[in-house]
Amino acid sequence: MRYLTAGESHGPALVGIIEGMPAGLRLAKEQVDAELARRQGGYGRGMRMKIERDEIEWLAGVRFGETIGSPIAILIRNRDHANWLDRMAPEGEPAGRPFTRPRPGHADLAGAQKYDRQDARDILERASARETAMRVALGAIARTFLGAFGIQILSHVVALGGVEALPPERLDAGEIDRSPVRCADPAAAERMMRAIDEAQLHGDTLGGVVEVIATGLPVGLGSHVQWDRKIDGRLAQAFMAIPAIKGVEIGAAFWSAGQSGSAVHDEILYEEGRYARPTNRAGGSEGGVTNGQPLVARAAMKPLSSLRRPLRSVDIDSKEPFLAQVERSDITAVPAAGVVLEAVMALELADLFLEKFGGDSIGDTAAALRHYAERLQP
Ligand code: EPS
Repeated sequence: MRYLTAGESHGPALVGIIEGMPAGLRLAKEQVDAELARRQGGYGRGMRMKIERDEIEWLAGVRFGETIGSPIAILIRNRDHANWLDRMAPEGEPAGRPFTRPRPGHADLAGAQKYDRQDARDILERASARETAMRVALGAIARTFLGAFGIQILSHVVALGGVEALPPERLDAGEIDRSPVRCADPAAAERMMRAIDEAQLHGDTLGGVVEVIATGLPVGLGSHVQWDRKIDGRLAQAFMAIPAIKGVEIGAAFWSAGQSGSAVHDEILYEEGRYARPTNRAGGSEGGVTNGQPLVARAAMKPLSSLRRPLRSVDIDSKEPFLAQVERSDITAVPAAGVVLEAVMALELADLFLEKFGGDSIGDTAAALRHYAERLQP
């Protein structure tokens, strides 16, 4: 399975292609659109999300609500494009000043140097987190596929703007989505929202940490035999490729780095005819392979680099010192990042699931899984 996206933030549309989904998977536009709506939410988002109402159009690969095995192509229109025709038209001459005062922390400067662009808009339009809408749409397809085999994915914000949530006793996906910051600790959520208000007042931005959990996974996704097949590495790549994500942790990695081995590793028991673990500090992955425990990963998001009160920068034409150019943006996108992280985790897991069980049709995939589950029986 593989996927690609195209599209600039204020261009006409985002386009996505996913190839390798088995035939016979039921898909509904409403289900994909519901994921897109989840990504658009979250306390601390800016004006843009009031303009957009993301929804997909099927372009290929789905017939009468069912995949047919061919590449699936989808489109999400950018409503805001209508306001940017003078600056984002595919042909003609651009109007207005070019973007020449790069924002520290953004792709603006390094991208303009690398691609020989005088207008950093050529870089920032594609570097924009707008693109993650398409990853969420493609992830919704992967998620539907995984759901057919009992695999669920959820996420929750564990820290935002320096406010940390208490470890939750239970996680309810509906309740988390009802929290304006997608946090399972209501008291911490209140403090996070006040921190966002404060940052807005000062023209500043905030980052945070999101935990993503997949349950219902079979043992054996990923592989120990080659570096690029290890599930930890696959997740880290997918997570770190989301704008502003700068760190990844599988299980209790950073805590365990300071502990003795005997305090860290999850002991193996055999209860009622199956292997069991009293703890899950490994986060569901051993040797690069899922071990049947919930897969738990965390991602650290830096504060967004578009600041209303900008940092020092240099004009790329004159080389004179200037403050960075101010672009409309969000104060924080940590709650939305959780939805994107779920989507890219779904895409990686669907790919590894298909690698393990194969199948040009859903029936073939299910048969291979049944055979495998029987083999693992005592
Ligand atoms: C973004 C800047 C803002 C965000 C955008 C990401 O957009 P605009 O420049 O139009 O105000 O809203 O995120 C989205 C559009 C989205 O769909 O998530 C940036 O510079 O990365």
